[in-house]
Amino acid sequence: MNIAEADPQISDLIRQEEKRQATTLELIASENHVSKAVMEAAGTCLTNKYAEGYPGARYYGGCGFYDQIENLAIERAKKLFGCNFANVQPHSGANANLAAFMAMMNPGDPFVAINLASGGHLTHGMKLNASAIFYKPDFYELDPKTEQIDFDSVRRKAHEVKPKALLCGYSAYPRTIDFKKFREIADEVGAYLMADVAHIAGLIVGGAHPSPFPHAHVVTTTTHKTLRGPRGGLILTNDEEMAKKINQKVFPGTQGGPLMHIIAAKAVAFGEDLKPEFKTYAAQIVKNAKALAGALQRKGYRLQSGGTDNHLMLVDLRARNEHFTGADAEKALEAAGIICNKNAILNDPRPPKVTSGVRLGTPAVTTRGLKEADLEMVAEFIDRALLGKDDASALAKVRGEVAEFCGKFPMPH
Ligand code: DSN
Repeated sequence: MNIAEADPQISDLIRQEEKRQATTLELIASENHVSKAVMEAAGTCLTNKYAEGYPGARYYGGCGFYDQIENLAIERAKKLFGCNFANVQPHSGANANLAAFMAMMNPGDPFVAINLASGGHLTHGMKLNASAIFYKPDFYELDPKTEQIDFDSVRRKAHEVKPKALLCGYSAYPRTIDFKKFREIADEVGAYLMADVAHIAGLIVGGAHPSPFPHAHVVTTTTHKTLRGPRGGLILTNDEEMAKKINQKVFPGTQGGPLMHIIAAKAVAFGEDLKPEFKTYAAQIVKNAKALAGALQRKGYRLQSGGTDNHLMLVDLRARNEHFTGADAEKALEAAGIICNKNAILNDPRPPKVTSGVRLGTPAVTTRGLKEADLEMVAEFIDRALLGKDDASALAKVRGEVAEFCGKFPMPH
């Protein structure tokens, strides 16, 4: 029985969500639209099976095909990133990070990262997260003038704290990361360098951002952002001893049975990422981000750090209108069919649930085929929606135009 017959209620909600995605512009920097092949792999009979353990060493019978699938995912991931080891089992980026922490540190050990408010991730030491409950975070800063990584602050903090791990890789940072510089500082204090490249992984494998290898000891990522795979995590390293620890900390350290349907979907996505056209895609993401950034700046918006080198930008709305808030903007844009998230600007005086900015990213719209000129149009929609944020009919008008515009850019099939 298919889902429409078996559960019309859920089926109908899924159909509505499908329509929402097709008729809106997805500008959340961490989201993407997967191919039909990835979607299909994620929805297979592989969901039925326990495969605790690793290929060739499982705790359940009947794992022959699962071994082959996981080995393919591993080999493709290694080839993509040009490294010697991959663990494809983490259920998520947060799980990958926890396992990586356990592989690098003992409970109570110090690490240095950037905090959430400055563009870091909650698993990099946010006080309510396991990373801060079981380990001891300290933070380096952005330079208040350039709004980019302040390497003096990284070095100062690293020498002061003598961390076991130094973290780089961010959730809301629009500039290129200098992994080599981070490694130099990690070496000065005998720390592991961990690069959480979740946001930029697709740019890295597509040649649009420098690689964390050979600099980072441990690399973690999600698989669903710029890599355009199913929701999940991945850990990579070149160090044999670290690889053994990572395997042990993923299973049995932090997880039980792997999600084999998702691992199959990761393998399919990695296969897509290895194709030459993925390089074109990665380059286009960056071109599109620059086009959107430029168009917004010309309309009077300020971008944190003055622009973007990657897939995302942080838009300071106050430059356009001092009364604009991130929360209002997120709401108005959604009403206009443009999906994004509010985001704090550096030293934002407004609380995290309000903020003065939005984070915009181009991975998903690039998947749909938008090019630079289309992003000029998107900037126009954004500006009109924000200027008309208190006018329901103005927002409805933009919403209609956005839906029509989306019709020119089909979802992946
Ligand atoms: N929540 C993700 C993001 O939006 O950046 C990071 O995991």
